[in-house]
Amino acid sequence: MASSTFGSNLARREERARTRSDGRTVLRVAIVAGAAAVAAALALLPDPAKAASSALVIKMSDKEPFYSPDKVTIKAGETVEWRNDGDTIHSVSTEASQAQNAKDVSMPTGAQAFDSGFLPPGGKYDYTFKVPGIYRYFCLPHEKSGMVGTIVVKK
Ligand SMILES: [Cu+2]
Repeated sequence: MASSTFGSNLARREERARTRSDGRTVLRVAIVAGAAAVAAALALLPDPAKAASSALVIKMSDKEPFYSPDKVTIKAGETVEWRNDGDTIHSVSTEASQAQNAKDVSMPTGAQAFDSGFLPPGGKYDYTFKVPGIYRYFCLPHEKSGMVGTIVVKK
């Protein structure tokens, strides 16, 4: 008696599980179809992420102006992308310990130093500025030649 009750309970549970997993499969198919439709729709539109980053690109080159533009004003939370358009290595750094001239570096209180490392030709580096204030940064190999830039971050 007890075992047959157990058996039928188990059968019911299995049936429920099967129904549920079938339901999930249908739902999953619907999500995949929906995602494909969204992807197809997005392919027709300009990529908003690309549009946003292209407005804040700083190009790096082997001769002046090294950083172009070398002074940019943005809002807190915005991202700047540096692109190495030159034929040699460049970098972006606010690491005071790496600078030859202390005047080439500044950051607002509370901001953390950042450093792209060496970027080869075609290389890119992104940084999102969260703390408002004035940032002065430099290129490690070319600081002495005047490869320095400024980012003003407003609230
Ligand atoms: Cu450089």
